[in-house]
Amino acid sequence: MLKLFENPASGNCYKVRLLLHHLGRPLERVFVDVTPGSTRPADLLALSPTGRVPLLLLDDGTPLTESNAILNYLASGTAYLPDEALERSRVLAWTYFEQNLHEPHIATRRYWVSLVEDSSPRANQLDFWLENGKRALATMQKELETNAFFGSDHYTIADIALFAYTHVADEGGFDLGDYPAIGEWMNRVREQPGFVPMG
Ligand SMILES: N[C@@H](CCC(=O)N[C@@H](CS)C(=O)NCC(=O)O)C(=O)O
Repeated sequence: MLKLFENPASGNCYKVRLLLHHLGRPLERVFVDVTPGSTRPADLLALSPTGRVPLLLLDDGTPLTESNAILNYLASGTAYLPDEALERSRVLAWTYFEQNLHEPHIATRRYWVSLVEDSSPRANQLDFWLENGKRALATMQKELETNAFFGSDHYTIADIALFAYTHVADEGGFDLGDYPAIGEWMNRVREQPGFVPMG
């Protein structure tokens, strides 16, 4: 069985669980504490170059890291990743956007404000993450004003990657009410067969 080293509050880990749920594939979950000062399990450190989660072990024990690379692997040959090269490239572009311009600001601000609840030493960083996170949400809003999904005419791993931290952005101090097209898209994501909430 697939084995996922993960934390239930992590959007990066949720992406993998959500896709596996869509695909109807069972998995064993291994809890990893990611709060500052916590230690990582030895087997995680031995298998992952960064020691970060998610880490997915395939049935034969092969380790996979990086949430969006894991999505790419698991979705290959399914409706969640287009076969056609141009469409696939457009879908992957949004997953790169997520890791470059979205997650570093929206997820990081949520982590410090809501999960660690210790933002005092990072006041200037909080402003930086807020400004750049809003820019990422505005980019998504613009795209969704003319498209139902990201990079494709149907739901793919681009939507899974972007949903993970967007739907909890309010926990990082972002007002999702400012982005109505994102709200409608999040409803479409929640309506997908096999959808499972974070946690
Ligand atoms: N780019 C990586 C980011 C992974 C990541 O930041 N994981 C966090 C949890 S969301 C983590 O393991 N933090 C603990 C640490 O850095 O030691 C991915 O998408 O998988």
